[in-house]
Amino acid sequence: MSQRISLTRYLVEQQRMEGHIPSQLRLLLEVVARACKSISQAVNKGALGGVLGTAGSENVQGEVQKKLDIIANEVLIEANEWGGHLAAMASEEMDGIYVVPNRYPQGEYLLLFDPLDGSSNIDVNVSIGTIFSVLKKPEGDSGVEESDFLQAGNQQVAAGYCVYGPQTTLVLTVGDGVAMFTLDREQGSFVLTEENMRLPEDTQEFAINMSNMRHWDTPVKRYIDECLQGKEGPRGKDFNMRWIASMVADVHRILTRGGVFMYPWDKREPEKAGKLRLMYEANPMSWLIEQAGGAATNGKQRILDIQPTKLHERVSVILGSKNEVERVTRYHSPL
Ligand code: AHM
Ligand code: MG
Repeated sequence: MSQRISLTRYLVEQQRMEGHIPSQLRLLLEVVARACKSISQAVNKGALGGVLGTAGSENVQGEVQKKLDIIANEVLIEANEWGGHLAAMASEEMDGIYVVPNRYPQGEYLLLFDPLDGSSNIDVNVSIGTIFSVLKKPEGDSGVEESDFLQAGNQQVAAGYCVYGPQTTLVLTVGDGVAMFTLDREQGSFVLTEENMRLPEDTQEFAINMSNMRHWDTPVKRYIDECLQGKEGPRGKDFNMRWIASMVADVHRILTRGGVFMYPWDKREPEKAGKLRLMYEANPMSWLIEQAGGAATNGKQRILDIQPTKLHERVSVILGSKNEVERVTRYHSPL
């Protein structure tokens, strides 16, 4: 790219285009990006910043919180509460919604996030990230309640993630394709490094936690088993496997070079729909993947069409290169 385009300029240009982002949404995305820069700094300091290790508490899902989970959550709240663009926020690390305090003006947007995804990788210096989803508060009611958040993923007005890896990379959609920005640390700004990310429809790479194999359902077992048979099997080609255990990093690889990512329902806890959360993990990632030409389902249904019934709802996730996702989905409903 000959001329450097900053995130600010990209968003201003998106705002100017007819029917694209309003100024309040532009402000919101800039603020989220600023918060991600500051989370990136904390992540980079690691042990030197005293940010590693557990915080000695659990979140609403019963998971042990790491110090960085809590720091990232606070950074996102503090950055976003005063600007007047938001009505409320919801996070993996908070039981209920966080309504913008009365001392600040209330805006019309709702922000959901997983402040630090891939928590098990924090202390071992492997890529982690922030995932976010933006909805509009339903019109007509003056206050804001948890039920206002319960909108299907197809209602999102913006979604993205920031991956803190060898580079800090922000990936974003406002419904007009997927753009990638890389943090220039000297300048302190995100610079557009890929404008229209597309992932191939076919792939020879899958991502799944193989240690759960014995708990999977038949369609998932069949799909992976066929991949493992390689050239000699029904697929007639060899497959490679990657599993980073940070959804942000796995999805980033898939957006970059294709692949299929699965965290399916399994028999360990049959009453749970899956491990990942619908509203702030699966929905934003599914929209990004679809915007880049891929697909995302829970095996039976397009993820973006699922009507959530609660904030921390879980979902089975199959996303990535279109033809592979369609194949796994077909295996769930054999003729
Ligand atoms: P987290 O949001 O608490 O970090 O959990 C979500 C993560 C995903 O990023 C990743 O795909 C998955 O959990 C890894 O799970 P597992 O450790 O079971 O392989
Ligand atoms: Mg997560």
